[in-house]
Amino acid sequence: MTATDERSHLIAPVGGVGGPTLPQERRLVTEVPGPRSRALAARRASAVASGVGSVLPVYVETAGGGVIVDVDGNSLIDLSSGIAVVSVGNAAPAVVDGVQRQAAAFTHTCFMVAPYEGYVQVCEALAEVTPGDHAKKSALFNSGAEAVENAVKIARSATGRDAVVAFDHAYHGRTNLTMAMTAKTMPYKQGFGPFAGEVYRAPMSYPFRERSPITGAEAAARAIDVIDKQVGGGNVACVVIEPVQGEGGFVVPAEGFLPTLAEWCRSRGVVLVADEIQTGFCRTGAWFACEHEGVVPDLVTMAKGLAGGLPLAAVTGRAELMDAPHAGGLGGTYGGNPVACAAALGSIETMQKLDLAESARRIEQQMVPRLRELAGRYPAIGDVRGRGAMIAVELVRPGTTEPDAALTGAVSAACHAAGVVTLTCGTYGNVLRFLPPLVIPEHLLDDALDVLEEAFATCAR
Ligand code: PLZ
Repeated sequence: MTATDERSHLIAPVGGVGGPTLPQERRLVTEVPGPRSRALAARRASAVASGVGSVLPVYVETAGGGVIVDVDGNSLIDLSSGIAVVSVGNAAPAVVDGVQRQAAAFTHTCFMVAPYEGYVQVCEALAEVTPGDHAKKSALFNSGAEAVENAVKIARSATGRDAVVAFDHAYHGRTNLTMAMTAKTMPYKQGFGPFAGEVYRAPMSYPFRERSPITGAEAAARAIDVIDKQVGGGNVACVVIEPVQGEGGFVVPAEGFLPTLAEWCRSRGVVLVADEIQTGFCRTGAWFACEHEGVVPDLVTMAKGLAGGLPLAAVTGRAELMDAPHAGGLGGTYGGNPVACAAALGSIETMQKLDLAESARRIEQQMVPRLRELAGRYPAIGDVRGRGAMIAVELVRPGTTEPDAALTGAVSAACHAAGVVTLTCGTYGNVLRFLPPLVIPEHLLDDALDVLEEAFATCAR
C-alpha cells in the first residue's frame, strides 16, 4: 500500500450525506434563520426545557469537514467544532467507518459486564499520546465533567487527602463537584447549590488582566501562597488546571506559571491534574497543551476531541495513581461504550496520519496576523491570544481593559447571520473565540475571516 492509499480512507467519503465531500463553502440561500429553522424553533419552545440554550438560530441537516448545512440549505462555516469536539472534521471518514462497523457488530455490553478490545485499544493509544514516558493506565467515561470527577476520586484515593484546588476563571463542568470547581456563577451555578465541599480557588495567571506585568513564576508564587496559607499543601489531594483556559476566556498563562506550579505539586506530593478536555488532541498545535512548556501532569482529563463527536472521556495517568482506587471503585454503565471507542480510534488515527497538530499550527499562522491587523484598526480588540487552532480576541472599551460583552455578542451574531459559526466565552462574556476543525481548508478559513472583518466594520467603531 502506498502512503496515499493508506491515507485515502481518512479523507475520502464513506458514504451517506455528510463528511468532507459536502462542498466546503459558505452559501446562504435564505435569511438566517430560514423558515424551516424558525418552524423548528417554535416546536422546540414547547418541548425542550428552556434551561438548555443554543448558540445558533439554525437547525442542522448535515455537516462535513468544516461546514454545517442547515435545514433550509444554508451552508455555514464552522469555527466552533461543536466546542472543540470535531477536530478531525464533522463526520470524519475514519470516525464514521469505525462507528458503522462497531454498531453493526454490537452496540453495548457494558465494559464492567462483558469487556471488549476497543476499550483496551483506546487506553493503549492514550498511554502513547499523552505527555510523559512513565507507565500509564486509563479509565474511560462519558463526559468531560465525569472525567474530572473521577480524576478527583483517584487523587483523593491515592493521597488520602481531601482538598481540591481550582483556579479563577476555571471551567470543569456542570455536575455538583465540577460546578464547585467552575468559577463563573452565571449561567453555570446560579441557584444550583449547595456545592461540594473541600474545593478551594487560587488566583490564575491572566497576562492581559494583571494590574502590572508579572512573570509566570511570580503568578505561580502568588497562587502557591494562597494554597499554602488557606489550605495547607499537605491537605491538598490535587491541583486541577486547564493549561489554556477554555470557557474562562482562552487565557494562556504567562510562561513559567505551569512549570512552577508543577514543581510545587511534586515537592508536596500533590497530584497535578491537567484538564485537557478543551485543549487536548492537537487543538493547540501539540497533542496536549502541557507540552508547550514541557509539563508532565500526573493525571490528564480528556473528552471532546478524543472521539470525533461521540461521547467519550478519559482519565490517563501514572499507573500507581490510577491503580489506587479499590477494584470496582471506578466505572459507570456506559463508560467506554464500544461505538464511542471505535470513533476514538478513528479520530486518533486521523490525527496521527494527517498530522493535525501541524494543521493547528498552520491555522494559528493564518489567523493571528489577520486578527492582529484587525486589532490595529479596531481599538476595541484589546488582546489577540491563544495557541494553535484555539484563538481568541478579547473586546474592551477602547484604551481600557473594561470588558465589552455587548460588542462581543453583536459581532458574534453578525457572523452567524452571515454564515459563520463563532462562539463567545470569558468570565466577562467579552471574548470571541475560534475553534475551527483542524481540517478546515485554507480558503474557507479566509472567507470566515473576511466575514469577521465585515462584522467588525458593522458593529465596532
Ligand atoms: N473541562 C476544560 O472545556 C466543557 C462546556 C459547554 P463536558 N466545555 C464546554 C457548556 O456550556 O456546558 C469542559 C471543558 C473543560 C471540562 C468540561 C466539561 O466537559 O463534556 O461538557 O462535561
